[in-house]
Amino acid sequence: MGILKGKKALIAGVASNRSIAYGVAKCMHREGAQLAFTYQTEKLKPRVEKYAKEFGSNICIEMEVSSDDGISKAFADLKSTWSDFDIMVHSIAFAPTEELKGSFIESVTREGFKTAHEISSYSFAAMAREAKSMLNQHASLMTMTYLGSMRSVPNYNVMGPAKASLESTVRFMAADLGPESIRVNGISAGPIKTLAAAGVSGFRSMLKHVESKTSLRRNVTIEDVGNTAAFLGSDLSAGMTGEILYVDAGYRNLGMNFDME
Ligand code: 0WD
Repeated sequence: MGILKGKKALIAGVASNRSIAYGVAKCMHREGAQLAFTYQTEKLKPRVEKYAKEFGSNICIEMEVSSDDGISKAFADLKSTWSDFDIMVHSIAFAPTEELKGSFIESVTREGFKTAHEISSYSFAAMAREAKSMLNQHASLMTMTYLGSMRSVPNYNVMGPAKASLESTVRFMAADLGPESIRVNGISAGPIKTLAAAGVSGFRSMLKHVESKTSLRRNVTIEDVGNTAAFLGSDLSAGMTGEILYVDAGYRNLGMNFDME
């Protein structure tokens, strides 16, 4: 173990100890990375500081990604502690709850569509722009996505197009930053019970469905995702960029997931 020894990782999107970003932090810490965290609002600060301490870090920075100022201020703050770093984890998404149920065309609004794309997709590129001057050679950037980008999933609605945009953003960023030996990838995780997931109507049924049908017959955990994130952050994945890696217990590959008579 210790594939991230000597690397510094910035992790954005820890909201609770069920957050995917918390699982990422846990695995990256185990692998020897030094960590820094961002939190969305002052209200989350004490909680994120507590988690940071668990992982031997005292770097916690406020970052609200709905404005460019919020993002640039966060990186200016980070610069006062770290002059450089190696890994950036974007584990942030948002869409209005009212738009995560029922008919897509009936629930989607101009404002909700814009917000979902801004917070869940644009923010990754905006963060990378601010991070760029601080990134070491062979740095690795990553984000979290979901199958709803490729397939229509009940109630996922406006988050589907937002994740499709995010996955495309990964490919454009990878092409941009590749010549500087900076890699950009995404992890497409199966459903996991987190605060964000609770906003998707019928989420519990989704978990049950996946558990009974997917190849491995289980849901994935934040540690499953965290271990893949550690691999992506490490030099073990040095030849990979612009990819979306599925950590979904095999669900994406199923064509017929009903029981045959
Ligand atoms: O089933 C799931 N949980 C899956 C999640 C399956 C596949 C992918 N994902 C993705 C999500 O779409 C998201 O991109 O993983 C990422 C992390 O989501 P999570 O771990 O499921 O959710 P959560 O623990 O809620 O963390 C997401 C956090 C926010 O939490 P809340 O619940 O407070 O919205 O994203 C952050 C916030 O901390 N966030 C923001 N940070 C800065 N500025 C903003 C913002 N405007 N909005 C949300």
